[in-house]
Amino acid sequence: MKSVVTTVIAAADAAGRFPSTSDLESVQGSVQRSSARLEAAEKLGNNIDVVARDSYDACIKKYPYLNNAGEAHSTDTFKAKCARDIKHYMRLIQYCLVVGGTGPLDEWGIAGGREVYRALGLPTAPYVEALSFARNRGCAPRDMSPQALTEYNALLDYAINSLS
Ligand SMILES: CCC1=C(C)/C(=C/C2=NC(=C\c3[nH]c(/C=C4\NC(=O)[C@H](C)[C@H]4CC)c(C)c3CCC(=O)O)/C(CCC(=O)O)=C2C)NC1=O
Repeated sequence: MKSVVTTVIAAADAAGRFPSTSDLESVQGSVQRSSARLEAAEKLGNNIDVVARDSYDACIKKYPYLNNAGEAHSTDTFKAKCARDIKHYMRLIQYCLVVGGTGPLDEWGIAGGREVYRALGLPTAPYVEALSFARNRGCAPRDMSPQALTEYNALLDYAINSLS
């Protein structure tokens, strides 16, 4: 799985050189932020059902047309898949917090995501709305420390930008 460590090592290896000072600084920066990331991963993990459910509710509230006959939120199966998709994203964000890189989102959530949604005729705006709801909801120090919230929000921003 891609993380800052594997990325740095792979780049140095591909260039046939030892990791440079700046390579090592980027690894060190990531290690320094790791306790904030792990805190965010833990707090998110403890609340993932509620966070995912509220984000999902918010996106359907913003796009009620999805409930119309023939639309992507018109049957129980579609509703369950939609809620599942949002939870998938929250889980991928949690994995990213643990590995300290965007690898899990890139590999599972973003690469191929657009093609899947296009093929199924799913709009991406509701996903963006759900993730934006989560982005605006987190509050420090109520939910987690300010440093942890920064790490969590950065990954939400990353997912939002890649789906926008
Ligand atoms: C780990 C990463 C991962 C993601 C992100 C993922 C998404 C994903 N969502 C899917 C379906 C789906 N996703 C939705 C979702 C929605 N309905 C709505 O009204 C909204 C627009 C939206 C919720 C925000 C629906 C309705 C389907 C089924 C569409 C169909 O069968 O035509 C499918 C097709 C396979 C299936 O039906 O299960 C994939 C691959 N799968 C993964 O493995």
